[in-house]
Amino acid sequence: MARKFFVGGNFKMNPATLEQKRALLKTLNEATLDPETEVVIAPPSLYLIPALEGVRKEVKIAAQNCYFQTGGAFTGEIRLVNTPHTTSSQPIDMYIIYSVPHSCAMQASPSSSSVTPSAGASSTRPLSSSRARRAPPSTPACRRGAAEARPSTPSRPMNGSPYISLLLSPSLELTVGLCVLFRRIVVAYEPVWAIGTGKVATSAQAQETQAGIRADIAKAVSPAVAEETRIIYGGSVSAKNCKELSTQPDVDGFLVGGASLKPEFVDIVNAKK
Ligand code: G2H
Repeated sequence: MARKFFVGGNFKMNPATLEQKRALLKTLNEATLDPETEVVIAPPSLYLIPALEGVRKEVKIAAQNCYFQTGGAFTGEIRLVNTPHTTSSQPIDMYIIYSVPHSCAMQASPSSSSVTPSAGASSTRPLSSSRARRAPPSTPACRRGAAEARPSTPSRPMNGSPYISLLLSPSLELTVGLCVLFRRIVVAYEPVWAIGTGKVATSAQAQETQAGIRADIAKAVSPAVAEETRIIYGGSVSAKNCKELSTQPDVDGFLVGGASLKPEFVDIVNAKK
């Protein structure tokens, strides 16, 4: 089965105003989008419901975070099942970005970088590995690249970094027992040196690393699941570089930060066209 190209817009803590958010949705609503691409946007939590209601039906919504409990005394947490927007028994049909951990979280709290099974919930906002393990079913995953994968020159290969395998292993082991859920995961590879820096991986670097991740999934889960799993690239993706990256066989789409706030996001969605 061919993997459907996936483009996610990670708005992070943007846009600053509701007006800007409306303008972003208007751009998306009026654009011609490649129907062969699955498009997902992840606005800040305050805008989730307005975005869900205001965006065309072909565009799906993702949350940037979630909590594994369905309710209770969890100050500041967000639950995404049985919200007022859903009927009592239906979970909201929404993607969730979770990281093990996300680079923003890494910068806020370097101590949260552990993804070993013993890593507990961090006192900061990032999803900890313990949360990620209990994330609800409709949950694509976000995978960050290793700091040590930062190339001294653009041509230094990123694949083969033991960190990538190490990072992948704990959650994949878990996922073996959750094979059905794994089929609903989108893995995003984001080299930290490319995040928000304007430095993008070359298509060869992205391909090499993402093929490596697929090989890891094949070993840890199964070749069939690996073949189906979408592995997307994130880190300074723009209208300029998306076409070349999208030619690679193991680049199944993009997680887009800064450029998802601009009209060029449409060009990225249409990268394969
Ligand atoms: C990396 C990426 C989106 P940007 O976080 O997830 O952001 O495209 O701004 O590098």
